[in-house]
Amino acid sequence: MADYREMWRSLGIDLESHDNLLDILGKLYGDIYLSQNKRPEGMEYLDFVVSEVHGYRIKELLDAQKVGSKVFGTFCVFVPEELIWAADGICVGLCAGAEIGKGDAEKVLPRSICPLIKSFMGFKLAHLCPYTELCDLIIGETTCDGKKKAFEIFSEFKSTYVMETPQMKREKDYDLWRNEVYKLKEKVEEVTGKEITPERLKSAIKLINDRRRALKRLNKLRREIPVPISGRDALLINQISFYDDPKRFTEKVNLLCDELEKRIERKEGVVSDKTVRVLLAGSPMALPNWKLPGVIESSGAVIVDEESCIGERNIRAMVDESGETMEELIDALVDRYMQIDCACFTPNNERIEHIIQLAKDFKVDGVIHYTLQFCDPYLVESYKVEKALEKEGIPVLRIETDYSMEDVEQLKTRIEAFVEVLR
Ligand code: BJ8
Repeated sequence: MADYREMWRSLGIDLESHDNLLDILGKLYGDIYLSQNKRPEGMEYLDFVVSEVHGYRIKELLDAQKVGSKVFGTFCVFVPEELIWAADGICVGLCAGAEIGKGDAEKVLPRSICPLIKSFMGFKLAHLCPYTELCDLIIGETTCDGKKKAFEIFSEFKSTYVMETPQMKREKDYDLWRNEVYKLKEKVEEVTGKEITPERLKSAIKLINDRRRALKRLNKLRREIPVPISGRDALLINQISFYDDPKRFTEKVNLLCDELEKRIERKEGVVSDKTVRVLLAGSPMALPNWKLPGVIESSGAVIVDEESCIGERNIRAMVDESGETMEELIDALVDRYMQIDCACFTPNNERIEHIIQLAKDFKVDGVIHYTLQFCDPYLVESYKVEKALEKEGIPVLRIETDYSMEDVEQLKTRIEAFVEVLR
C-alpha cells in the first residue's frame, strides 16, 4: 500500500491507533479470507479493494471533493442513495462492524446497546474512520430506538441529517415516507448545490439497479450444488458494494460471475457437493464483521445466502426504471424502499415468508439465525422465525453474539454440533 499517512493526518485520524487497527484487520483478513482454498480469481479485485480500504478509495473520494462532489455517509439500506448519485454526490455505507473505540463510545452510550451502534460511535470518537471524517453529511434514520437516539449524540460530533422511517406499511406510512424522500431530495440539493432533475434521477436509478442486478446474478449462482463461491467471499462482495464506485464494482462483479458460470459448467465447487448448506439470517453484518461466517465455514458448512441487509434484503427489490416525471420516479423509489422487510417493521410477516422461500430456493440444510446482542427487533422476531421454520421442517439454530472474539470457541462448539445434526 502507498504511504497515505499525510492524507490520514489531514483528516484528523489518530495515526497510532489507526496503525494498530490496520494490523489487526490485516491479520484477521489473512486468517479468514486468504487462507481459503479454491477462491475464484475474480476475488483478486476484492482483495485489492480491502487492502486499500483506507487508502486508494479515500484518495478517490478526496479527489472527487476537490472538484466539487459531496460525500454522504449512511448506516442503513433505507436511505435512497439514488438521490445522492443524481446530484453528482457519492454515497458510502459506513463501517460499523468492529469493536472499535468501545471505551470512547461507552462514555456517551449505555454499555447495553447494540454493538453496531457502539461501533459507529466508537469509530467517530476514536478518530479511526477516514470515511466518517471526510463525509460532508451523515444521513441517519429512525429505524430502531437505539440508532434513533444515538444519532442525537452523534450529531454533536458530525453534521448529521435524520430521516424518519415508518414502522408500519399502511397508506399513511407510505405518505410519511414519500414526504421524507422529498425532504431528502431537498437536503441533497442544498448540500451539493445541484438540482436533481428527472433525467439525472433516472440515470442514478439505473446505476444502482445495475449494481443490484450484478449482485442478484452472483447470488443466483450460489443456488448451485456444489456452490461455486464461499459465503465469506459473497458477504465481502456485498460489504464492499456499500463503498466502492458503483460502476466499477458492477463491472467487476459481472466478470466474477462469468468466471463462476464456467466453474458451474465444469461442476467445480469451492467445497464438495456433500458440504452442509446453511442460510444465514438476521442482523446486518457490516464491514469488517466476519466472525460468525468464519466460524461457520470452518465448522464443515458453507453459507449459501445471507438474509440480511448486507445480502438479500438490499438487492431483492428493484426500482421501477420506467418513470419519466419526478413524481413517477420518486413514487418508484418510495415503493421500492417500502418493500424492505427490516425487523423494525410491525407486522413483518413478509420477512418470514422470504426466509422460508430462500431456504427452499438455495436448497439449504438448515438456517442459522444471527442477532447482534441487544438488537431487540431481530432478537424478538427470532421467535416467530424459528416457529415458522420448524413448521416447515427446516432446522434452525439461534445465535446471539457481538463483535468480540471471546465467544469464538463457544460458537464453534454449538455450530459444529448443529452441522453434525444436519449432516
Ligand atoms: S434496514 S436492519 S440496516 S435498520 S442498529 S436494528 S443491529 S439494534 S442495523 Fe438495520 Fe436499516 Fe433495518 Fe437493515 Fe439492530 Fe443494532 Fe438497531 Fe441495527
